[in-house]
Amino acid sequence: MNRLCNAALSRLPALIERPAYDRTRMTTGIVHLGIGAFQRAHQAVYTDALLADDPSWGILGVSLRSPDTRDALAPQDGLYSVSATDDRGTGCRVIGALTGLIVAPEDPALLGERLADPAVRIVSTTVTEKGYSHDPATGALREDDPDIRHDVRHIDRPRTTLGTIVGGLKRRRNAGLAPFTVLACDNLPSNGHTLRSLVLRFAELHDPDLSRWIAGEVRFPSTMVDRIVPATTDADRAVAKYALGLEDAWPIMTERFSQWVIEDDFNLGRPEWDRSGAQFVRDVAPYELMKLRLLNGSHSTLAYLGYLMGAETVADAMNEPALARLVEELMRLEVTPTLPSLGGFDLAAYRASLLERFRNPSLRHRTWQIAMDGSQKLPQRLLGTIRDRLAQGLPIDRLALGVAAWMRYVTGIDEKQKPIDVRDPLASRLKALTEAAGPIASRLAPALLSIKEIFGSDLPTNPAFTAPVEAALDRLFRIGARDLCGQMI
Ligand code: CS2
Repeated sequence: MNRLCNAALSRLPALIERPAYDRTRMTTGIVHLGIGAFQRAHQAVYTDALLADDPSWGILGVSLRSPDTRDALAPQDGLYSVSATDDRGTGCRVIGALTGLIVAPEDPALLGERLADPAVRIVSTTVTEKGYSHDPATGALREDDPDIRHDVRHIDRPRTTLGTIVGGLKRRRNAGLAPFTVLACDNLPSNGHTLRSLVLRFAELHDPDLSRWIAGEVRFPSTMVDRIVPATTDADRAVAKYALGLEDAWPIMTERFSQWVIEDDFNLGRPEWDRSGAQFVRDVAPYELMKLRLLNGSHSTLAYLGYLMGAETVADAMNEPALARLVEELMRLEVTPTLPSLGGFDLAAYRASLLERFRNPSLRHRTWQIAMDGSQKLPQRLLGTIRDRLAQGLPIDRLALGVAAWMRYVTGIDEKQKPIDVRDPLASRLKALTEAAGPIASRLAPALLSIKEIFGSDLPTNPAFTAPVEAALDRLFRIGARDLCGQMI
């Protein structure tokens, strides 16, 4: 047996940390929707460290679509390794917090039963921005989405995150059980609050009484989550195998840094995540804004401009001197003045640590990966900052360049005339608009700005926004990303 699994734990090299608890005593207290690499490198790691003291907080991982994670991890008894690197080197740890894995479409009844299990006290999510079935510009539920319409009618066979949560809550109410706490862990502003309003609207369409019960009984604490977790590659699998002396079908490579800020509002208790490094606060909003605007806003800017320059990874993009400088200026000059003060928190040190994290050469974080789903990401990463600055009459040149770089990217043709694999829920609309406009900024910028789900109705009619975006796009077409960054710093 050469595969990571319970029976092989004792054969791991001494240097590899492993579960310090008896996995057979572990029970499920958390059902996690969206069991991808991020959750396995984040919440699961915080939880793993506590299971020796309280084995009742094991995590049942749910995939809402693909069986890939279950297929990789079930033969390993849910075990997997997390290798975390920084400039001091790499530490590798085997995580045992998963009690099982479910692929929702394969067995919706089983998932329903688990959600109604009184031992389950938290249902958490990392379903990405598009998993919220909402219009990112307004936060409104996309009521005409075919999957949402399906779920409103067939709540016992849900396809969406919202349908799954509401279906689970309905079972709890019908069984006379207290609801679970819903813990949103995605990169959205006020993620708990956003998820709550979407859940309530969805429930209202299904059964207004249920919606009222949820409004009165269910807690939706917001969280800020942060850890850079690139998609796993075959090279990572080979490295993990070498370190473990065993095969791990889905290891995770990440950075050592990890942060989790959580609003302390749980009706059925919660793990003592603060003992493993999380921070409980009354209001997450200022942390979330800081992270989304500084980290993710810079990440998206680096991804679009970097990709256009031919940089494969974020570290490669940071090796472009003009781009690295531009991003530093973006954070310091344009984003920071829009952030509320966080009593005593050193924003300059935070920015410096972000630049260092982006430079981490061991992380092969592809610009293409971050460039994905731009239509869902731009609003909270760049456009909110832009709105705040415009309201104060402040310039937005670097932010506008980030938006223009996204526009250039979604044309689907790079600066060497090679095709770009644009992944986005709005991909077909983006393709139609960019093809009709052609590579002409004065046509393309207004065409893309007409997408209300991204830009709302205020920005496209504000010349203080449209003019710098169109000018930057024009220069991107004419001189390319590298020269333009060079001219802007
Ligand atoms: C990235 C994030 O893929 C992306 O869009 O910006 O996943 C980023 O790595 C995390 O938010 C870091 O916490």
